[in-house]
Amino acid sequence: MKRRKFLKNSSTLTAGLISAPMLATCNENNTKTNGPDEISTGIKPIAICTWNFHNATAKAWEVLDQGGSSLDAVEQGVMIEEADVNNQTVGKGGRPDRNGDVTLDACIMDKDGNCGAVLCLQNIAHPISVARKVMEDTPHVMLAGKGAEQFAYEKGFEKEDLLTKKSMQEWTEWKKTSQYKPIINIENHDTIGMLAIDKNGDISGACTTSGMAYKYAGRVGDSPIIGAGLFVDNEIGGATATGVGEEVVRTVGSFLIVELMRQGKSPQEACEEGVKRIIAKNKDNTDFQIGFIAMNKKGETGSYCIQPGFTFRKYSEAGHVNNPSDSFIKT
Ligand code: SD4
Repeated sequence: MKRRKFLKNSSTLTAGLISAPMLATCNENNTKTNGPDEISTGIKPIAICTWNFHNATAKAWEVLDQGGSSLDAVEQGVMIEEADVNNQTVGKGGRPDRNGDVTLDACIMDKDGNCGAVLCLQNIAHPISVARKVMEDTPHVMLAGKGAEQFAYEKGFEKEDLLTKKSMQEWTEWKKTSQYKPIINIENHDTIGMLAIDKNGDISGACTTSGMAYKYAGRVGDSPIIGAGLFVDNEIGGATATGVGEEVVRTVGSFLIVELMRQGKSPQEACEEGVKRIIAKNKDNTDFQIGFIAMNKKGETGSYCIQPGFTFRKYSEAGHVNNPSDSFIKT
């Protein structure tokens, strides 16, 4: 990071927190160092994610603990799930669309409001990293389909077959009875959305998924849509979603939750209100699942979900949020 940029970013912190050691830790090559002289913001770094992806938050925590940025933490954290072929809803091994093609959606957002996304990306195992490249190396926010894939190759990503034998066999079975109709929220869950705050108090977020299983070809859910599946405003906090993307898009769910926090709600209250807004639009349909997690600038977190039949629970109680408060918060 250029020194000027570092100083500019520092100015967003409370004045009293910009200490001499903070600047001293940035040497001429702008390499940050760890150690007791490091910046003291009073912020405890933390990473949280949807569902029970402990390996993902463990990885994110490793990055944060070494003094890394929240952006690196969320990218590297969700990559763990993208690489896990046993997770059939994210990355390689994800369930295909109804034509048998694995198409991936992902987005990422940093502390400065920069963001990048890929939609319906095929043959690339780490869509989150392509999304980051879109954010950092292009003037655009979203790249879709063939264009996104071409961009990924230009950036050095390898072509990979993402359809595993297991996912192919299941899809073949599904085709026998499905009449090619995707069934919302039955085959699919476990998108990973992750939020992290680093030692500088900066928040970033990432969200990545193979989307709804056996979806119509070309279908895109909320996960790569900034404001729907993920939103971060580093002045306030961040939120991310999992569940039936169509419902989250309709209410611009993650943006809504951040705005509710801006109005003074805690992350927990904001998540609950976000879920209630969706319910209010679904008087006759209770057969789906939606969950939000959120984090504010103090590092406070919240989570809430509805299950089919509209049973409500704090998301973490449902086992659907990996808030590693015991093992991964720096004390
Ligand atoms: C989507 N929101 O594509 C994703 C799916 C998901 O848990 O989150 N499943 O709609």
